[in-house]
Amino acid sequence: MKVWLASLFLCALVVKNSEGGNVLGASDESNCGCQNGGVCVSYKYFSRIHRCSCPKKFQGEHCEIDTSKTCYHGNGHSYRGKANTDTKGRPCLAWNAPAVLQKTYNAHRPDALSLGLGKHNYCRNPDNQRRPWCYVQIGLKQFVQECMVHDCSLSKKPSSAVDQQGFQCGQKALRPRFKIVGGEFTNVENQPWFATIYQKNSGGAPPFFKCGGSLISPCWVASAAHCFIHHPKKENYVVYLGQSKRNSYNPGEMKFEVEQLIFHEDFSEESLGYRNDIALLKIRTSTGQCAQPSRSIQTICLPPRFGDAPVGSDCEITGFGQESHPDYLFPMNLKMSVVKLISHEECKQPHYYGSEINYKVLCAADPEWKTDACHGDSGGPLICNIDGRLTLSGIVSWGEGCAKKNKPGVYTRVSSFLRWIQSHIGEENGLAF
Ligand code: 4AZ
Repeated sequence: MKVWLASLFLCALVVKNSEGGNVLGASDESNCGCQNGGVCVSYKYFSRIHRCSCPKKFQGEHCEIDTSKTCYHGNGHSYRGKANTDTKGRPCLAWNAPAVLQKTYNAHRPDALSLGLGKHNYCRNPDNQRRPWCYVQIGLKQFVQECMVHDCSLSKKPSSAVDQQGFQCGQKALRPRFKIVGGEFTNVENQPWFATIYQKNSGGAPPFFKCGGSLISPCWVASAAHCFIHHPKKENYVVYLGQSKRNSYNPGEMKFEVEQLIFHEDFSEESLGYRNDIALLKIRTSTGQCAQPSRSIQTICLPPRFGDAPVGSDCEITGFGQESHPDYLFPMNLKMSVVKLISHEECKQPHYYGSEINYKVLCAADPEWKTDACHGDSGGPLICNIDGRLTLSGIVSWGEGCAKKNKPGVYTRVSSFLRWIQSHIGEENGLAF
């Protein structure tokens, strides 16, 4: 059937090419049930064949799919976006998959269109459950699973909101010349949440650069557990905010001791990488202060629950890590780069990382494998735009080599650790959601 229709369209297009006339025209006779401003069109020589021509942002046979929707309202009954994995990152089955056609909710129901079901695998909530869901194949059976898509109300705090200490999470106080640069040196004003973490030397030599981190509330920095696990004493570390240049004095910088160093209880080293690679550092100056906001010091917003930027989004990475691999030197100046989020499905392919990837990490890479996080960037931020807010979506964790084909950077997925973060910091501590 598909082949037949396709060849008919091809015929029509061929006719158009040879005669130069209009093939598609708005049809008066039939309303194809186009939604969202879609126009019903028919082919000049096959006027009984109709289809919807959709406005930008809308897709589907009836333009019913809203590609711009990254979150749901209420219980998500009217959600028509494109989230298509469960909360563990497992792919949804299509509503017209053979196994799903046996279930109550499927693409062949007479009311399928009004419920948002069709020839796709996007999450929907046709029966008014708590939130959008889909069927997921687990072993031999198909189960209803809640989806990885967030409630819009959890990310709707106005981005200008200022907390009690004067922080505005995710806000850069930049003049235009400090715009994003790909794989270039940058200024901490472009990443004012970036924390530089040094390890102290026992012999009285100056502390050496260890890892990056991100300021998530005035007194707390998030980083990677693997940075600290071999020297787990908090007295070993010193943290700076506002540093564009490491190991030197930066006007406006603040220096902190570590008052508490907390690792994830289930941190582990696996054959290739790490699991639960997250740590929290409570910081205070020698006079007992937490961070103070300025042009070069700011908090970064945390993601909403189940809130990741869509696959393919551009996200920023920042750090003092190696510029090529293998290399012996770390750059003196802060660098940043842009990478794209990759789906779990892609990252779990055998020629990527196979079963080392679970739903508690994010993978990101440059489509041309030219830029990446590298040794020394660990603990630093992966910043994505979620519903217009800059958000700490990931923490640099591991990867095989750097900028190597089919070997993306692997990041701790912060949206999977919100409860853990809250349990240690507490909401009253000014967490920047
Ligand atoms: C590291 O050793 C490291 N290409 C961090 C990130 C990546 C590789 C190594 C990702 O800290």
